[in-house]
Amino acid sequence: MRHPAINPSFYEKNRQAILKDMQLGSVAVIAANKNFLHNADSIFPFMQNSDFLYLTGLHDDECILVLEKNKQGDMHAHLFLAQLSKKEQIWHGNRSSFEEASKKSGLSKIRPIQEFEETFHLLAIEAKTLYLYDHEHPHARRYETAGSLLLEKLLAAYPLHPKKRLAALIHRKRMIKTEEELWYIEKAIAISLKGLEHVAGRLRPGASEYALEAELSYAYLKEGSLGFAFQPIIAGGDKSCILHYIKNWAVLKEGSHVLIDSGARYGDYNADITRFFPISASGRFSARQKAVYQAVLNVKTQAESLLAPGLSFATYKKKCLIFMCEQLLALGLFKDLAAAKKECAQYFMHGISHFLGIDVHDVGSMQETMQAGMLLTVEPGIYIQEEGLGIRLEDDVLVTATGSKNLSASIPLEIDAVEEMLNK
Ligand SMILES: [Mn+2]
Repeated sequence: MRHPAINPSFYEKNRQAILKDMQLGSVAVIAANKNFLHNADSIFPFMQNSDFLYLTGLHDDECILVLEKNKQGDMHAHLFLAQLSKKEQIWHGNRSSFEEASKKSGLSKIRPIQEFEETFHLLAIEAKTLYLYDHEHPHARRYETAGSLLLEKLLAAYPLHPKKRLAALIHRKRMIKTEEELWYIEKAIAISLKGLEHVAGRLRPGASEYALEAELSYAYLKEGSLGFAFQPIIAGGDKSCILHYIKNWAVLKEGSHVLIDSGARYGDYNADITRFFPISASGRFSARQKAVYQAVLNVKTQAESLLAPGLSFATYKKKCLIFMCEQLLALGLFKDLAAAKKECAQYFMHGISHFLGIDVHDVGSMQETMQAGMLLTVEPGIYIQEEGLGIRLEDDVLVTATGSKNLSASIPLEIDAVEEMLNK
């Protein structure tokens, strides 16, 4: 077994929490993702709908979950699951059997997908409110999914029912991580550390970004990870100023540097870590690299020290920008603080934090104040285009009852520790 399955009681708890928030006399429905064709007869690697995963733990396509809360407050969950034909099974194996699906998800009412329409209709006719699912993410683009097709169909079939947003209910829960989830995330972080340690010994002039990607992948997979949480950014030299550089095809030069933004995926959870390394035969930072690195590190330390329940994200972001401006000024990049505040985005142009979880850019609202159990990246960066020098440092930090805990604190960060890692 590559990794232990989450106990089905986790999914049962998640369903109960959603049912509890639903109105009396309502029905909610959410579909699994479908497979996507990319070319000819090849399909993209399957990624489950994260919200569906959160409620079921199932990695099957072609299934639908229905949550029912009747007028008396009785609550039921129904799963509709497709099976492949004998002929299809020869090529692909089967989807989860009803028994396997029940064991993984803790669901007891499982029926063939063909029964969905009729069963749902009977429940909908009795219900006052329908909770329908749409893919809601601040950075999402609209495209056709099993979910979007089902949504269109149900909106047309039940035009007179009041509708509510199921995703909004689920995202409020996913924003707060449970112990089960943190166990997987800490595992993903531990594997990411092994990956970086493995790669650190190979960071020398002449090494290629793609070979480092291969080494990182090797270390992740060998440890039982599902591989990269996202396409890794292995950006040498001036590529470090390209925020989402994923080509990874250049060769590292003496006196240069490399920025590695990567994380392992373990079970259904992710790590997201960024580190920066000098590339030189001596395995040491240059004076300029040191100065800019320390400036980024100072912002990171200051940002992390703010994290605590009750802090608003707006205040957090505003304060972090001031920390950044002070560092940019100290580096001599601006003539005064007013100029730094006005043009800060010239050197730091992305967000300082995002939620992390089942998705790398996980769901959650930054209009809320911080709460214990939120998991955030803290990732300031300074990108000096004219010098071809981009430095970002990123850790995964949990907001706790008393402040915060850096879950990736074991990954070398201070300049001395990074040089030691390179010279091991
Ligand atoms: Mn990140």
